[in-house]
Amino acid sequence: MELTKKEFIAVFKKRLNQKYAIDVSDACNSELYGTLCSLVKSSYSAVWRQTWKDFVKEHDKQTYYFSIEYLPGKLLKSNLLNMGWYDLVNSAFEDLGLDLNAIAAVEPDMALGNGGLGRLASDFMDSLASEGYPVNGNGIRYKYGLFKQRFVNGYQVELPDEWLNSDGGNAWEIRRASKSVLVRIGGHVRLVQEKNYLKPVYEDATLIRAVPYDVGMVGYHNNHVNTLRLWSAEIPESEESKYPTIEDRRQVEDITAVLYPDDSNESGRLLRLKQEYFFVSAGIQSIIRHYKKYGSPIDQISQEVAIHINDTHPAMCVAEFMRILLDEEHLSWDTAWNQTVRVMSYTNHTIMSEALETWTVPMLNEIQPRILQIIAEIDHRFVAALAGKVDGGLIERTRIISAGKVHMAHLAIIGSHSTNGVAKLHTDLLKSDVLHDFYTLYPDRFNNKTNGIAVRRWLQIANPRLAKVIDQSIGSDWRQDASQLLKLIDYSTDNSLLDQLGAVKLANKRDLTYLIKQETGITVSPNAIFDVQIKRLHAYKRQLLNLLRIIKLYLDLKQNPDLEIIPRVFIFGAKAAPSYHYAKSIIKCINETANLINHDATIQDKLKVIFLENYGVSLAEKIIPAADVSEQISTASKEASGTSNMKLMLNGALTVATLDGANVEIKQYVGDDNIFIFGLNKQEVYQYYRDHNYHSLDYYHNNPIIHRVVDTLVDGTIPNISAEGHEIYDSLTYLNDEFFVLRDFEDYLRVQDKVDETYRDQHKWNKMSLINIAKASYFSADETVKRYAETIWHVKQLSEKGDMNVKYPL
Ligand code: GPQ
Repeated sequence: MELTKKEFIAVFKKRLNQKYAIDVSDACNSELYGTLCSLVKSSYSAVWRQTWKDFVKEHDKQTYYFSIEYLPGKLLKSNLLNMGWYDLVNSAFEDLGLDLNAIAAVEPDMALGNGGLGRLASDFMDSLASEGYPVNGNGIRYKYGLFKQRFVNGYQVELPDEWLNSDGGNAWEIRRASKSVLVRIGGHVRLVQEKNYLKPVYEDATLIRAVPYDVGMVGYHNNHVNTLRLWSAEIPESEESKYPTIEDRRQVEDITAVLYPDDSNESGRLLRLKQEYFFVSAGIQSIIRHYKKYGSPIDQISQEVAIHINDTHPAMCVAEFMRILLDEEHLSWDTAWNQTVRVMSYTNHTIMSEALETWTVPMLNEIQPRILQIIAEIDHRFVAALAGKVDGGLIERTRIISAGKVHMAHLAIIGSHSTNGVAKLHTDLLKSDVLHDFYTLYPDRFNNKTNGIAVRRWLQIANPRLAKVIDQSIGSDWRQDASQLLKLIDYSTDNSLLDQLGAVKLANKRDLTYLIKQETGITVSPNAIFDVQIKRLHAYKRQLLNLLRIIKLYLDLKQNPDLEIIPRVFIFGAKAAPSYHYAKSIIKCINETANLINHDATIQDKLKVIFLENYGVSLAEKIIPAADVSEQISTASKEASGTSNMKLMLNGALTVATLDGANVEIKQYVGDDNIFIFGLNKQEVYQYYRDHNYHSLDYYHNNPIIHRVVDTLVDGTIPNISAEGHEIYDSLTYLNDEFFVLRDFEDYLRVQDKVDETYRDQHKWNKMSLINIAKASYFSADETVKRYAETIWHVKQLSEKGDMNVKYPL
């Protein structure tokens, strides 16, 4: 039975009454939000239960995706869309005089991640459910998500993100106390010989209660709901007396209190290691408990269970899985190891050496001595198996424990059957360079899975205007199957469609100008080029290159106020890790430059610089549909993939890019004429490394433009940056410009001139934009997860996409 609008309104009013004892006319947005969520949740819960029962009944193989970060953002609209309720509710609310957008805004962003890695995990969760794959997420329910960013005098200030205490709370989670498990941390262990196994005897260990909170991951129009299970640390009832003071209790609760705000950086703290072991152990215990209840014999577990290690943070999965198979199931080492390697797979997300996690032996011993023993044994056997067969240097470089350090990536690779990179270039680099030694040992384990994005969220939800125009030309099949967007190519000479694309962009830019005005007080013109760089603040991502070009434009305009340029609004969104001093200095310099330019009357509307505070998923949904230009300007080889590049092209922005990460594949799909490529390529960067012949000072001294622009960092042109300006000046000059900013500067100017020239021809621009939208479909996460499911996990699709519309009981 399809739900009618009238029925929905009746049920909604009734639920509002039951829940809050109030009528629509008196209810506030958070009451309306709470009511709608409660309806949505209770309506998919029967499907959720059924999905779970089907898994069990069929003995279907399931995958558990372990990630220390998830970044879902808001879920209300996405759930409405996937259930097929979106239009109905929107129109019902209009009838009631309510604004769905305002009500949806009550929901706090679920920001349990830092950036690309966490957002990828959430896009995957959406796609996996939508493709009907039995894949569940496993992570941490941080009490405080990623910090809220404020700017005070241009400096980044971090405030705690108390998302659970907000008006919206977490409407989606279900606490499942009955599914709690105990995680053992610290203490000592000795092994006692029993008849057929070695029994570990623990002393002085701390027992922590891991309580799961489950969030439904609703599939798109397919009656399939997966689970995202997030663990929270509590004191077990039996241990209450050991924690008499609030201070004592906090030690336990702190384990899941905060998300480490580092992105692509090893944090190196004991608490982080505890978090890692906590969610790994809780997850693995609950998987094995479930398997034993419903599955086949334990020594065949790899036929029904796959576990994915998202970056190295959950690499202890290998050792924890071994621990249970050995210590609790009493399997032999060889049988246990064989199963473990078949179950595990691993994704690497970076080549930056500072992000490759290592822990010292004493640290691991302090967190979990039995896990250290098992890792040491894996290491020992790895070395023994290779001794005499391969070069000793190779063994030393690839073993897990060396020089007192435990290399988590080595554990993940040795303990799994698959290691993948996240874009072609990245995987090639892993094979040829970063993980080359492992590639020689295990060539068959390496494979590429280029990242993808959820087209539902990033187009259907974020950009309804564009979605509608697409529907009107090629029909709406693309909403089920993103590859249908390729049909747009047939319309590349359809002037009316191209004009409509232009009109949609303008309307979206207008919306963003309101937001900018509201947030910053600054008026920008929607007729300017909206030039967007949104991503974490990192030296290798080179927001600095963008800034130097802005300064160059400013100087040009000061020198020649009548200079004809196409007005541009530069839009930044970026958080810096609180401990990343250099990144914070760049934020300060961008903010001060913005202040200078935005308030200089002689510049008028030709140039505006907007740094929006607190970049996150919800803000991205507002910026991306309004972008004309997408800045993807990392030093070649450093950005593993990037995903904002994909989201921006899907929304019709044209890309200015280096040949880095997935930009290389974007260029292949759209063709050289539909992207603006500049700068060093990977080979050239590596050539400089080999020959040690990059001298940034030469560029500074020999190029007067560079000289003039770089000097503004220290000569007072930009006010209030004396410390930060010097820091950045030094990094570019005496410290030899690690990321080749000066080397790429001229070429960046050249390609940006080409952008201006192209923009003058709106017809041509819109045509390029159309091609980018169409080709972005190659990056649909629906396709990416299919490749993971088919070639790494070997799990079956349980329900076909689009086979039926949901008939949710209310
Ligand atoms: N990435 Cl190692 C993160 O967001 N955080 C991390 O800790 C690491 C990687 C990113 C990476 O920088 C991007 O290039 C990728 O597109 C993204 O992961 C998803 O793979």
